[in-house]
Amino acid sequence: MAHLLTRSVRELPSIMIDKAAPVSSRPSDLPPLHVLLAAPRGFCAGVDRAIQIVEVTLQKFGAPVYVRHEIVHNRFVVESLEAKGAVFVKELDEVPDDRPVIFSAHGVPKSIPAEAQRRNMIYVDATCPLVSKVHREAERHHETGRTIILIGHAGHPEVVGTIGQLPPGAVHLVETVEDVASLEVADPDNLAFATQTTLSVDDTGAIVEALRDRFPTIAGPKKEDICYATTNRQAAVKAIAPKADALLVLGAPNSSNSVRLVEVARVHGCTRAMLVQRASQIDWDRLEKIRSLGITAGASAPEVLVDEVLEALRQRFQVTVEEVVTATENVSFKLPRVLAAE
Ligand code: 10G
Ligand code: SF4
Repeated sequence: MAHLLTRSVRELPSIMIDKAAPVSSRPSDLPPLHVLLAAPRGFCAGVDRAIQIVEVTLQKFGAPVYVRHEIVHNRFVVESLEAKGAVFVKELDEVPDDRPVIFSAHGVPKSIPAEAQRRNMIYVDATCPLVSKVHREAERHHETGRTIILIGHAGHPEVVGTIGQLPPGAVHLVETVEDVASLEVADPDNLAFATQTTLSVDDTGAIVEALRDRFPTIAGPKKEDICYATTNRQAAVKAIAPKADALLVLGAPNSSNSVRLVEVARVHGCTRAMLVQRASQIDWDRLEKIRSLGITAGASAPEVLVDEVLEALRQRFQVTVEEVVTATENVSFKLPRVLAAE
């Protein structure tokens, strides 16, 4: 899987693009607006695979196919799949025994596939392979007797899934540098850390540093477990935020990686950074008198929503679009074997 390691942020040139050019002529007295479009943005390889898993499962088994939790944190994606016959549920006990069920890209505690197996259900695990990798690492450390310190956000499904790989009490969760200071562990020389994949790179770096300061023998990844997509989208925002009067992040309030992009933009010089799920949510008052606007999209937000925003902007401004490319990505993941073509 060497091709997965596309984390380096190469300096690539900005390009002027004619994205979704206006279909009708616009009045020329509209104010000018220069859009800085972050690249990479939007779907990552894990999201792409998870959506494909739902579509292929529907093709293979017919509707309805059940999905435990939003397959990815985006209403547009969920509603598009519902229209094709997917039924989204919170818990496995809402799924009949005789229909296939898919587990979301964020990962699930071990008890969930175990229960599906007990009920003889057909299940397809859409957990991103990069999340599964964190699960396996945590298990490996646990087997060697280490207590795991997980850096992540309490209650997030990925965190619930990672904690649920191990028996109760095997994982301690920390969310902040302060949590590290107050952490109480039985054997401080026998620890390992792991992280959620969608955290702020900079905030997590500080927490890892605090962990290494307090527990110098702690084992763990070289840096953290934040994935290539999270890293690249944050780096792209860092490149455009200082040049933008305002910035829109396409994404959902429950999308960890999208919310992090808003925070990164604010820290890097764009205080008017806003999360929007659709063009209809844009607060136009906050965009009044701006000359430049940054746009990006979280890993679960489809490009069609970026196009929708550009079209809405063209109704109000004379828009020029510059795509600012800070990295290129060529990551893709295979589908689970149960769905492989026969
Ligand atoms: O950013 P989070 O983890 O909330 O998820 P998302 O669905 O918005 O984006 C895709 C990321 C994952 C599936 C988590 S690895
Ligand atoms: Fe996988 Fe990263 Fe996408 Fe999560 S954000 S699904 S870890 S590629």
